[in-house]
Amino acid sequence: MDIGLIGLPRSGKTTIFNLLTHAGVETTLYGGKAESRRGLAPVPDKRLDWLRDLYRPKKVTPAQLAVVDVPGLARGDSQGPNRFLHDVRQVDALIHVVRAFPTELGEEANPLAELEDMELELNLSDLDLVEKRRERIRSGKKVTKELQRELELLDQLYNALESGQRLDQLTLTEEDRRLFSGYQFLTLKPMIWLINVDDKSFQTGQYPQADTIARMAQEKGIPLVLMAGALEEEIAELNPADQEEFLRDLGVEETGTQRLARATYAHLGLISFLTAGEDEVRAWTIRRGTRAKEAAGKIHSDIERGFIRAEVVAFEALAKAGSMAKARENGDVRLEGKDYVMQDGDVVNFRFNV
Ligand SMILES: Nc1nc2c(ncn2[C@@H]2O[C@H](COP(=O)(O)OP(=O)(O)OP(=O)(O)O)[C@@H](O)[C@H]2O)c(=O)[nH]1
Ligand SMILES: [Mg+2]
Repeated sequence: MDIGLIGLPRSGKTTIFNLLTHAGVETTLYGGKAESRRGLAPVPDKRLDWLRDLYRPKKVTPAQLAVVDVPGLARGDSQGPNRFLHDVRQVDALIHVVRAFPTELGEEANPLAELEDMELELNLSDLDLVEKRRERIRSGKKVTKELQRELELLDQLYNALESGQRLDQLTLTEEDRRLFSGYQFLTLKPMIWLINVDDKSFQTGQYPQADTIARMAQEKGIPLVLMAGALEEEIAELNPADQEEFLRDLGVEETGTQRLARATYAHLGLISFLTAGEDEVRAWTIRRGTRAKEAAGKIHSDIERGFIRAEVVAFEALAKAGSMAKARENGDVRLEGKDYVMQDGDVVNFRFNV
């Protein structure tokens, strides 16, 4: 699954891409760069640190999310074929990076306008797709029953879009969604708004038009995350102990990176399960609702095929017990079958047979 970082020029996309992926790509002052870049972002997870202390493994591997730094949107982009929309269609979810700090050239922040511009572009692009498909069906020789049904749905989508709604706000059946999955509608992709602010705003939580933006986000069902890109670049260079102290001094509990990871997981319906041993402590990303046998397949197809049982303990119970032996003694370690629905933070040992 690829998550696209999108936004107007100079909103801080590359800064945040670097923060998430540790890629060290050069940021620009004047915009530019026409190429999308893809990188892997390790997902911060304190449970891994705890397991590291317990097992002292050779290796610790965090879960990873793939992120794409998409070149800035220019106004009017939805009007013609262009790179931005093409690249945005390819990703599975979107993080809109919104500038809420004045630029180095002294341009004031207008995050509300940026949000409205982007929503409009995405909306117009979807309207365009709906329109083209409707025309194609209507001008076809024969309108089958199935196409008739599609036309009705397209009308429904058209009306929603025209009234400014996102398509992900419509209640569509699984069947309808399947019908539309080939279209790559942009407002059907899960969206997160990332407000990129200055140091002070990060501390206070206040930024221009914050109330209006919060209301809009709520109406549209979009999670809102505050982040201070430039500041966090500095924080990221400190060692973990200093990072915590720095955050404490600021009076915030988590970095924006951590908040973003949590919001992304929640909004995309993702959870992590953990595996732990002397060789490796590792987090794995799965969709909420994934069953044990399928989760085993994340690690290796052999483990899925030869699945016997999953030995599971909730991380919280393990942490409370202090060791696997104690957790076992407490009866916290369960044996689960292939249909067990995995929970976030399950520490798992799969038993299998090849
Ligand atoms: N003050 C402040 N400056 C920032 C912040 N985030 C990024 N910048 C600066 O804003 C400028 C643009 O940042 P980039 O990360 O290159 O922005 P971008 O969205 O990738 O820009 P384009 O790719 O050109 O569209 C750089 O000079 C950054 O250092 C922030 O949170 N606060
Ligand atoms: Mg950039």
